[in-house]
Amino acid sequence: GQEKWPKGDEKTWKTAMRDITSETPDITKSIVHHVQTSLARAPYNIDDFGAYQAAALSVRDNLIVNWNTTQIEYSRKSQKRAYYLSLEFLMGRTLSNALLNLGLLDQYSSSLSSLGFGIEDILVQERDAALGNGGLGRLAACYLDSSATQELPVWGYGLRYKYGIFQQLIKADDGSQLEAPDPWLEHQNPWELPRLDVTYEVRFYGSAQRWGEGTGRATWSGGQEVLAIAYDVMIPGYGTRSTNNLRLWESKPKRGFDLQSFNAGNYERAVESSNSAAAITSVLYPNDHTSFGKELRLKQQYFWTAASLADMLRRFKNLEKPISEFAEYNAIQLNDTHPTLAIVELMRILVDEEELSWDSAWTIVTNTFFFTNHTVLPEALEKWSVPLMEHLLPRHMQIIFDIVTVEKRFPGDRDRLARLSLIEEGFPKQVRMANLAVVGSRKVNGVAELHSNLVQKNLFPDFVEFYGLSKFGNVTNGITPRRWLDQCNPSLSALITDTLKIDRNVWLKDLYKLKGLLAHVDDPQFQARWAAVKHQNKERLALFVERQLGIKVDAHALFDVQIKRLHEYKRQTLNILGVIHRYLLIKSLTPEERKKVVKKVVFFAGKAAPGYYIAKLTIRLIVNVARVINADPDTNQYLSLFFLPDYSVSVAEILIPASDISQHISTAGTEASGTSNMKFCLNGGLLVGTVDGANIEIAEEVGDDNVFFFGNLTPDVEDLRYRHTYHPIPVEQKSPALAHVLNTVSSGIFGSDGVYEPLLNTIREGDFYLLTDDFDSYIRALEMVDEAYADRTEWVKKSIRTTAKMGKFSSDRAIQDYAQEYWNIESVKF
Ligand code: 9GP
Repeated sequence: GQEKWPKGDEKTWKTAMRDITSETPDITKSIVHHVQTSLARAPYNIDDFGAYQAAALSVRDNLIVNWNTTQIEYSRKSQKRAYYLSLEFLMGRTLSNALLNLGLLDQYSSSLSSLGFGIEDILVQERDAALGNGGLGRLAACYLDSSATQELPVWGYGLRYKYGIFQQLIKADDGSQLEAPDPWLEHQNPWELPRLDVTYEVRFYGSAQRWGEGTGRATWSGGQEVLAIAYDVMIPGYGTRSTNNLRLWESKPKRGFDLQSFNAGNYERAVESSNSAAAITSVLYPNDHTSFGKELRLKQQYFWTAASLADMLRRFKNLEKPISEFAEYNAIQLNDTHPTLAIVELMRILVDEEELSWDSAWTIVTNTFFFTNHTVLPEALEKWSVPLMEHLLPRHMQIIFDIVTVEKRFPGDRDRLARLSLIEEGFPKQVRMANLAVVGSRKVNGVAELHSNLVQKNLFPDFVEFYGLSKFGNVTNGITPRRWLDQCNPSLSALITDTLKIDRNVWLKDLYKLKGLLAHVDDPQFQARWAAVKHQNKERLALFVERQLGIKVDAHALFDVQIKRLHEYKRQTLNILGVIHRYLLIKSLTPEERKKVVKKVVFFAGKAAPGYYIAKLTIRLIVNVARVINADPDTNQYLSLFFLPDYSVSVAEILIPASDISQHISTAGTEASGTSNMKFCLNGGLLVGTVDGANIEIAEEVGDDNVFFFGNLTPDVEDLRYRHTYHPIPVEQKSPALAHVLNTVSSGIFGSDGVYEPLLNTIREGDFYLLTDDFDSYIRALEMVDEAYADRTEWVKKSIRTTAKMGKFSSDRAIQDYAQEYWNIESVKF
């Protein structure tokens, strides 16, 4: 409807209001204004960090205006909305991305320059928002970018952790990983808007009393109540005013103190309870792919889902529609099992508070939720002990048991029922969150073709049989080309625009347009420019490494990169053992022979979960191998090795554009998708990989001749593992080359005292991740890389062809899949 102006004269309001489509405010003035007012600093007293803050506040003014307009439009149009519930949003830096999306990069750059600051120096002042562990959190960030860009009414919901992912330090003496906290909010965060008026009370503990015979209703009371406060992060779309919201919750004690304890004279207990409330959102759990069953983690999950649902419900109620239509206006995407409690919480609200019948409530719930699985690793599948749930969330445990009772109507034998059940028998009994997510969702998807098939065949076969295949689908992951090409590789973006002769705005929103590059593959001039961009990016990385580690890097060498969380299944160990193999080989050559070797620089980066012993040992091995190799004058012009500490989104933005090859070498069937593989290929780096996850679909797009595949295939893994257990063959017999490498490590040249034996023994005994089976073919794949790299023209062509065929992997495509096939939402244009 028509807005009414609350006070005064409409014309006065309208002329005073800013509309950034028609008018870009004077940027220089606005920056200086923030220096003087928001920062309360004198102009002569401003350093790079101050200039960053002022510029950020000035950009934020633009975002807020757009954000407001967008949200008003969403309310006015009353269309269906989608909500992305994710415990992790790995956003990285915002300033450069916001400037790019707003189309204001050049203006800010020249304003800052007229004030005496270089934009490059200003951008690096920003601290990464690192509220995520890896792929899962970064995927959520890419999806927010794509949703806003496509003007889709999608909000993210997450937690405002006081400490993001830990800072990784490498100990100078022994090369091992140390963790330090990441107090990223130390300085004022210009990208968030505290919404002190948007708060909800979230209950824990207490007791649940059933009432209303046969209705399934209950009243939950007592216990601890915690306050959730909203902080809004603006998510600008690219080339549109559409600006979405990421709402992050912070926990606070309900009334500063527990008054009851305070009045009873127990001051200490009162403070304790206020501490425990604030602790809920204090820290991001630094594990991916493992679930530890910690009470605080369960508290985080409930706190976040309860606040988010209360917020959605309040918004829905403003529409004045009957509650029975909830699912027609709301779709909720569960990013992994972490938000599964939302299913139970919505049941609680509908049954206990809205007083709907159990069946009507269940119909709404199972039409509202969608569930994405991101891994088939069993240790990642969340289970919560029944006694813990009963204690912390007594009402939710009742509801889960009621769902189980309904489940018993499923046909099938006892074994099948046991597999389908939400409750796993044992001491204690456990709630299987993945089963709950499947039962309570309308659709379940994996994140790449192969993975989605494994989800159906291995993870949930009984559910597939029961519900039918139509409940299960695939949405292959994607990445935003704005951050992962235009922003991190501006030279390549400019070359592409120049070559395609279409506006950058067009191809960045329709990535299939990159195919147009194929027409230029054979043009020597274009090839030369392409190669020059790659070289320039390699120089940039070389400079970065020199500043970080004090070692010079030869940018003319082949750059080989593996950057991801340290995990046995991702097999960084295979890579480092391959590096040692290469080192020993070069060492055995005569100086004359060495001259024929392809020069190579290997880069690793990634964090290990603080309690993951083998992963930390792998880091230590890499660091110490690097020390030996880089100091060896016989070989160091041919091979050098770097472990870059404290991997982050911002570090990835420097590494990815500089790679000639990148490694995605998980044991077949273990990496659900991978997304950095897409980023490297989009930037013209070639892929060395196993036939796993999205590698497969990348190869389908770019063609087999442009990737280097090796290793055993998924269907063979089970059998190979069986043989390792029951018919083991010594490494010496299976791969003499690998045995030689393992023995060299054991011999102590990278550190004595047998420190690496536990790591080596995972390979010698059991070898669950099949290094002994894949080592030789891995080495062959790397030899093929060397051969291919020797023909530089052909290499550049491969690189161009790879970028040209990456259209499918835009997160815009992925979000369209979700919007159409799952959420059924439409763009809101204004
Ligand atoms: O391990 C997967 C990774 O392959 C995938 O690309 C990413 C996004 O879908 O999710 C990761 N999974 C997790 O982090 C935990 O399930």
